[in-house]
Amino acid sequence: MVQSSVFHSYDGSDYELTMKMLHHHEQAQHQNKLKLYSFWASSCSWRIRIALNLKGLEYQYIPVNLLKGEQFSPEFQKLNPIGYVPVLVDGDFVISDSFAIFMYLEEKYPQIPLLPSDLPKKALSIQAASIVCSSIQPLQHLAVLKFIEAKVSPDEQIPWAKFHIEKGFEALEKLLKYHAGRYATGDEVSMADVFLAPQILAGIKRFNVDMAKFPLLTRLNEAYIELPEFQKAMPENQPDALSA
Ligand SMILES: N[C@@H](CCC(=O)N[C@@H](CS)C(=O)NCC(=O)O)C(=O)O
Repeated sequence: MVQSSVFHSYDGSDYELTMKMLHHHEQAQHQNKLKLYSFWASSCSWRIRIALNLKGLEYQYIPVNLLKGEQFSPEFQKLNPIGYVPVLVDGDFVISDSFAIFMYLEEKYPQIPLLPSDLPKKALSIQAASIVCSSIQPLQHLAVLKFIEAKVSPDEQIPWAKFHIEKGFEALEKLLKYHAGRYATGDEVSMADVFLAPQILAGIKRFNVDMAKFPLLTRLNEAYIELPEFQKAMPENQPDALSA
């Protein structure tokens, strides 16, 4: 009896201690977890969702409803003064802009690299990503379309966006033609793919771009759709997808 009660009390405190430790561990993990401020339909957030998934990094998803104007709130603008998603919070470090976030993740979490080690391939991958994020997306994003709607005409929004997307896609077809393998710069997924995938789907779904003119991008898109890391990052699979 004595033995068993001693055993029981010992066992009980051990259990309590284990639970306490687990709780602290979970709290610490939660605090340490990367946080991504994202909007389900945002192609820039989508890039980072893909990169995080490919690198096998867990993150906490924090929705910012762009249609309700949450990006203009003082709290959000403290994180990113220009008022755009995505924003990544890593501990007490805050970084925004998908290109910068991508580079940060690449250096901080190099275990699964997303930039080729071969220098010319790496430069090409960065070039393709940069075409998407500086020569296509900024010409078709929400703020520009709203401006065109107000200052020119609502009818001009889609033709404007299509013109710039197609111009960029034509360049990407030519640029990647002799370098692509299964993916944009070879047989490994790289930065170019992370940036291309959301732009191709946005072109098709939001702006009705005729992909018959872009056979390479069409083939790449088919390859992306098969990857679970890309599927998980799709707008429709985000927690805020239905609330918009
Ligand atoms: N260069 C920035 C652009 C970010 C950006 O354009 N974000 C859009 C969504 S994809 C946004 O937050 N738009 C809000 C608005 O236009 O008010 C990046 O790559 O992160």
